[in-house]
Amino acid sequence: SPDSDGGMTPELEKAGLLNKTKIAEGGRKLRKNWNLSWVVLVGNSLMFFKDPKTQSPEIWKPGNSCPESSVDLRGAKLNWANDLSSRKNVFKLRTVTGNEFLLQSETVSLISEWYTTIQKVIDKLDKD
Ligand code: I3S
Repeated sequence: SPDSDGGMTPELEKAGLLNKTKIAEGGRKLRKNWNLSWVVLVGNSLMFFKDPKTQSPEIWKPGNSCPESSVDLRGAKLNWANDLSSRKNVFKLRTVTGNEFLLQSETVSLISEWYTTIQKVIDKLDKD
């Protein structure tokens, strides 16, 4: 739907802190390295930022921060993945380019909301 700048700004769907690790790059397996990440779902993209607590606040002014990485959700696959970690409440996001991420929260309701919201975006993109 059109917004104040004529519809060019993608909609902010969700933002919050999740534990994240990348487990594959272009189909090649990577060594896990779990980190707390500020995750932002905007339009077709899931963006990962450094945990705001580990960096200076001015970097966090809106429009003045660059994501560490960004994932295009078009064609992506989402699956619960408790078999891929000793952690609970884990899901795996796989991009069309073969990048794979695990996302996790100690709070089941929180991770479930993320799962549902991301899946909705993927489903919407499938219909385009
Ligand atoms: O699936 P894995 O390989 O058992 O994952 C664990 C390891 O990657 C471990 O790192 P090192 O093997 O470099 O020590 C991590 O510290 C763990 O967090 C990984 O397992 P979890 O179950 O936390 O995803």
